[in-house]
Amino acid sequence: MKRYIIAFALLLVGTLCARAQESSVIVSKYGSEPLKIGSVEEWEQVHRPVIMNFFEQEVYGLTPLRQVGITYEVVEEAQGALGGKAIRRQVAMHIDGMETPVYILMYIPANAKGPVPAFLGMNFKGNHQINPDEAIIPSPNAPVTKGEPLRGAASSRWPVEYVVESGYAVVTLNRDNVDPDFDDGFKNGPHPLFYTQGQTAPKANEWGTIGAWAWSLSRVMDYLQTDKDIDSNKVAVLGHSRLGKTALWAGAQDQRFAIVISNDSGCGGAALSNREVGESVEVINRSFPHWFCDNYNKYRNNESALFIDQQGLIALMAPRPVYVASATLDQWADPVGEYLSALYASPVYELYGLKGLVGPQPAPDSPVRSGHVGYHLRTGKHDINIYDWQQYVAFANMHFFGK
Ligand code: GTR
Repeated sequence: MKRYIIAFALLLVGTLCARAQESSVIVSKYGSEPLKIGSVEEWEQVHRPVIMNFFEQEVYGLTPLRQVGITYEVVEEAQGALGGKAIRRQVAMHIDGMETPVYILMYIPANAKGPVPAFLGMNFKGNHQINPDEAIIPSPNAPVTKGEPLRGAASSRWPVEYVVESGYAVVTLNRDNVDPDFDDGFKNGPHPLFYTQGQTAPKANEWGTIGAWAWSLSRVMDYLQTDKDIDSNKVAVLGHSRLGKTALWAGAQDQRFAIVISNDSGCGGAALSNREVGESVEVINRSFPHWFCDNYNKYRNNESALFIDQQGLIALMAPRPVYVASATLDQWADPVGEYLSALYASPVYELYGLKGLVGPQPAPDSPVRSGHVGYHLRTGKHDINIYDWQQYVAFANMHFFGK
């Protein structure tokens, strides 16, 4: 077995320090450059753990290792949903210590011959907004207008019929049902469940709200592994914007997600930060102080100090297929920076003999999805719509079924 010597600028813990004493691999600041790594072994033994540690300590914060008790209860189920196209299943996730259950909504293709692959993603405004289906249990904490839940208001973002007809289950849960999306000093959501005695807020290197959301996606995966209708080896995790950041962080931490998809995730997601185009680390931390860990504030107006930029996050998916999508009018998310991250992560895929991205950013509406790193630039605004989903279904069809 090869021995490694690591020399690097970052604080590292435990086993990494042990390896550091006996190494031949030099790890120094990666910055915002393409990831040129010597071998799969070096990637897996040295670079990946170092990069993971950076994102845990400095960007999203550590997810608690300790488990809390969770039970899953199927609270509603119907054949013949969506005009006969789907089975609808709603599962209450009861998390010990949280007053309100988290509701998981599933649409599973009807008449499937066996377990089906799935797309799992969080929604912004409630499960009941993804489709007009009256039977959807309104997500607790989701916004209410004039006393009525906005049923189906986000259906253009969730083309459920199309996805189900394509042979995939749709699985979703609401972000505010897990951890409300505002800064309340981490009193609500799952954070307090993990505080040590006397602790009242996460430490500087502990998780924020994106971390909590990502954790909940893994807890849904725990359930999917027990659902006989789902092929849990074929679950693609996806998300739009802040929930795209979340999908990436979930995919980085939890290798059970077979494909990871970022739709317009921008700053703190797919986009390189050190380009300082669109949203900056300064602005995102000022506007959303609860999303990341406190240590991330070190990089406000100081992006060049980042030990590694967001290309490192994309590379953490390797060798699993990853897809990054941008939109032409979404300059706030820096489409070029999103593309470059995926491009700069591609050499890690090439170590595995897999095809990454090459060359300049593709023209609008010219998806590149023949390899393990997919990308498209959709014409239009910051959004997720049927065009984006069509690319994701095609990408998943190729990787899951070779078609
Ligand atoms: C914006 C934020 C972005 C992005 C977006 C969204 O306000 O600046 O980072 O996450 O929200 O989630 O739609």
